[in-house]
Amino acid sequence: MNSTKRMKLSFRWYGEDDKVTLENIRQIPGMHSIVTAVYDVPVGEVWPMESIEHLKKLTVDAGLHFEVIESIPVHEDIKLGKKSRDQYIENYCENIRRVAAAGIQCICYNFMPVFDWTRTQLDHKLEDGSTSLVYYQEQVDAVNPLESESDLTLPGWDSSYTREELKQVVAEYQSMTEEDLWSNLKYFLEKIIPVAAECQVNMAIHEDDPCWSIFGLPRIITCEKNLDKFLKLVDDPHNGITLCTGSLGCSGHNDVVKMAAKYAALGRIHFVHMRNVKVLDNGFEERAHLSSCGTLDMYAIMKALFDNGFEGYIRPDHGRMIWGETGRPGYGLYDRALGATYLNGLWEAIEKNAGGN
Ligand code: DNO
Repeated sequence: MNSTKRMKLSFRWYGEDDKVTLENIRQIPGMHSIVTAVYDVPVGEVWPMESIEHLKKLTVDAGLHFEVIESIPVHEDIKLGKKSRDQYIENYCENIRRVAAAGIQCICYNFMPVFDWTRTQLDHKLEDGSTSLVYYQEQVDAVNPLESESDLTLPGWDSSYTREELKQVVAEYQSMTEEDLWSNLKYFLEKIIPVAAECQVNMAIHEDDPCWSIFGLPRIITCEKNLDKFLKLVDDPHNGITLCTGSLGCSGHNDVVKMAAKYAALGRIHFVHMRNVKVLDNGFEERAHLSSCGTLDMYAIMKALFDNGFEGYIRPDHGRMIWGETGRPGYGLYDRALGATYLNGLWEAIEKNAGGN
């Protein structure tokens, strides 16, 4: 293999309120792009061009590329298939056009009803004294969003909902089947993918995290069979995925190495979230990136990506809190920077072994 393949190393940054600065991020070896979003606009609304341009200027001034958005969130009315979805989809298309005009190449989003990533504890103490995010099924089962007495808060949820609103939106989903959600996703994709294609932006859906149903709500972006189905809903290279190793890998049923190889070969992985998890009988714990710290074979996943021509964006995902750092759970500087360095090392070794530079 002669040609040098490039993965573009990136790092999530939550904007000017983030304790982790662009200067910090720039000093991580091999760093290419920032992954960010406009955070102060309600879900479903159009992002002001000035906000997008401002983020771009900060990023470029810091010597980094502004090429990846995570996320443009999808309004619940789109997922629920309500009449009002057409206006929200129009706004979504406008956001694609706007970020594309600022140079964005890849947009990450998800199609999870109500709850984005779900964990039961954000500061579980691991053996080495670091803390990490964990998911224990019995703790999830103890929280029923339809019972007012129960504590409705779990980490990772959208805190802008009041308890009543949350109950209401969850109730709306209770009558929805997986097939309904598929058909609402298809409707959405049929409208947005042509716009993405025209703007030359890659859409990259994030798998459901964890990759199974919670509270009886439908979840569909969960496994190989469903990803195959997803890619066929609109069979266009701009309709791709964010391969999130931790989201897929928390279920022993998913062969993440196989999926990395298969979807990279199809040219449909536009973004990769790399993190390791320890799979347990009753859930999972997030661990350091190194393969031996968890259940996933990170080397084999990277090699599958490399061997199958992956050239997209990749970022270290959630890190533990180490060395006394405090901040946004999963998104501190130190352990994610260690993760980035580990990913660089894996890639360099794989590349050199393959005869590259
Ligand atoms: C969690 C993240 C997710 C992800 C969204 C994409 O840390 O991986 O919140 O950004 O699901 O839309």
